[in-house]
Amino acid sequence: MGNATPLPLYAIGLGSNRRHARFGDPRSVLLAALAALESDDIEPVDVSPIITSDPLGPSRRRYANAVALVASPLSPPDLLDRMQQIENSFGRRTGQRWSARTLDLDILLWSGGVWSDAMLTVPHPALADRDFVLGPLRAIAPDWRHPIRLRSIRQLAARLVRPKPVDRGAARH
Ligand code: A4P
Ligand code: MG
Repeated sequence: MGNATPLPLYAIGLGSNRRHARFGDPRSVLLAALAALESDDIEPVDVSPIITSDPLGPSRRRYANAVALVASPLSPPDLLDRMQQIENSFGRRTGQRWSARTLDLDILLWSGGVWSDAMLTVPHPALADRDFVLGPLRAIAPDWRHPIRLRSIRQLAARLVRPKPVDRGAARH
């Protein structure tokens, strides 16, 4: 039977910069995480290539990053809850912010637009500043329009690689 109302769509960012005892290197961790996400109410739609990226922040280990598109009837907080269960099952150590982690899952975008409460902000606030997010996201959802920036992912990604006017100004001094 056809369902007239399409399910909400989410873009989920995946990152890892530690080996997992069973799954192996960060790239294999992401593949295992994608398999763990798939469930009765989380349907994979597309997945980007897995890239390797230099760490942003204090950790010195390189990251594997990817973005998955999933369709799910879950609300953003319920999806976050499920993602955190998966992170925990991968042995995520919480505590130090931006410390090396086996698995980090972020909600990047939601077809419902904007969500903001004490636990969750969607779109992810740093999305538009991170090439390790925009690159994989552009590969699978170039036309998705950021509901606050009012620009497509393609436009945001192009903006990031172009030097900003303020950089050129600063270089003259
Ligand atoms: N939270 C709020 N909004 C969201 C959202 N949209 N998605 C809250 C997921 N979580 C969200 O996150 C802390 C809290 O953020 C969560 O409990 C949730 O309620 P966390 O994952 O426990 O902490 P964190 O990841 O250490 O901090 P943060 O600020 O989320 O870091 P990011 O932004 O996740 O960045 N460099 C490279 N190359 N690649 C990376 O993937 N990742 C990070 C972590 C740093 N450097 C990196 C990478
Ligand atoms: Mg996070």
